[in-house]
Amino acid sequence: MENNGEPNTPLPPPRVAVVIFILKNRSILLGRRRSTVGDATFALPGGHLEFGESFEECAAREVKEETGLELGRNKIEYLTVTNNVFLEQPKKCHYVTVFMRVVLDVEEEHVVKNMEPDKCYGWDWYAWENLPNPLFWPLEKMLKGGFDPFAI
Ligand code: 8DG
Ligand code: MG
Repeated sequence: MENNGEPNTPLPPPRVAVVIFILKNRSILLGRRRSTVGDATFALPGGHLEFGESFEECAAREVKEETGLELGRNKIEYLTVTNNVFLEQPKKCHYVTVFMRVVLDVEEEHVVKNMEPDKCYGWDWYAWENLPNPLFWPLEKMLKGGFDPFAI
């Protein structure tokens, strides 16, 4: 693939991202991104897989770092993987995105904080039947394709 307009800049290799659907009743946790990639769109918590991590470890670490939520002994499950090529400028990038899931116990209290306000405008719970707009496009693409994290 050509690196349009930047012929001397090599394209970065694809990276692995791990993101997670946190389900509470019929709601999911979404944050509005503050980033050059997908700025102002609503996305799941998550980030880059680090050396030696399992998908479950990565998901739990990212959730803790970004929202303060401790997933502790909650069961984190693998759902699916998608291939996402971001051709937007200024920086093209390519992610293999691993989607995980955790179902929270509705009896427990879950306090969510915006731990990285430089990367996110804020976290909130959104009813599955009434998700906000615009969604981060990899998420939008998947949901438009009929993917339902509650149904698995
Ligand atoms: P880190 O340095 O803390 O590891 O990463 P981050 O700053 O939290 O990275 P991120 O942008 O939140 O996530 C990495 C990439 O994952 C993101 O640039 C594109 C891809 N990605 C998707 N879907 C989603 C999603 O719904 N949420 C998040 N956070 N990332 C997603 O393809
Ligand atoms: Mg993140």
